[in-house]
Amino acid sequence: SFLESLKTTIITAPFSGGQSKSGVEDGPKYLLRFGLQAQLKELGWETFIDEPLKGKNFEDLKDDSTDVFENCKHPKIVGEATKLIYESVKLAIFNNTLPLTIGGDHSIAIGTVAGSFTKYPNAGLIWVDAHADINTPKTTISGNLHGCPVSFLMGLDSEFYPPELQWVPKVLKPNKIVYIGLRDVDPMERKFLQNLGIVAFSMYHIDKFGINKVIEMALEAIDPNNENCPIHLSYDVDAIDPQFVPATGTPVHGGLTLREGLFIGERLAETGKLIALDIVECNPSLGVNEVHIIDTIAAGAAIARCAMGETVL
Ligand code: HAR
Ligand code: MN
Ligand code: MN
Ligand code: MN
Repeated sequence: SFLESLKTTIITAPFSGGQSKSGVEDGPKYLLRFGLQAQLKELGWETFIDEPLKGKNFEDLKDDSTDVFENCKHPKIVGEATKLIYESVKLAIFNNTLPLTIGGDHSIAIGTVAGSFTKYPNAGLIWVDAHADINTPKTTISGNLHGCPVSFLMGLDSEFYPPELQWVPKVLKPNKIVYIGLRDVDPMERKFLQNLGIVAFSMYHIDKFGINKVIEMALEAIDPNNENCPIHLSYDVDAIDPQFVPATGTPVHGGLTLREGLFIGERLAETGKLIALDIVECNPSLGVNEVHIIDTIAAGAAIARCAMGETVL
């Protein structure tokens, strides 16, 4: 294992500037209120909490209509927030703790992955999501930066980045990311995946091979020569079907069952290679009723626990 002992830093990332719906900034508060910290202690983890965005009011800054770059919305606040998260993840990981970053929208992964790969440049990234999040400022149709984190980390179309995001280290090579759960990919994103030869398992592959085989293939893809590469898991809860995880900003039908979603975490815990974990896109405001909110938050917490070693027996 890459950790000397079970220590984790829960990094709160209450940020919604990577997309337009408000409420996703309350994800961390709800996950903590649900008891996530105590649940991890119960699993034997010594827990620390870092709040890198404390005192910042990014919500109000979302009204700044000058914070645009071409079609991209809010590059200034995304750049500032992700830089703070990057510093927090680096600190957590260099202090020999596992950074568990709880979002917030998925733009925060710009900071988390940049941080973890700074310590572990040969790490592999497992991106569990309905979406590929590999648009560039040039290709994005929505202009939402939560649909772009992977491209910044790879440096795709880098001559065309907003100034506030030029700090992002280009740490990610196309053969070190693998996707699981895709079912809503834009045409230009699909081109990137094809042209760069990125290994991606859509829902089609999960139906065809089963989730266990898909994870084995994913692990093989990011570490083909068995070099004990560490793993960063970036988990967008919208990978799981909206019948189980309804309170999220861009739900897409036909997703993972809750069990398949948790199995990914359980299997990764079993590898002993996890060095960082993100849980993103829980948006309590989008629950139509209380049950939707509880289901979504409970699923987010369960993913974290499974990836951090919870087993039934
Ligand atoms: N591909 C679309 C876009 O770029 C949708 C992005 C997605 N939403 C997310 N990210 N939740 O995974 O706007
Ligand atoms: Mn806005
Ligand atoms: Mn995502
Ligand atoms: Mn998504």
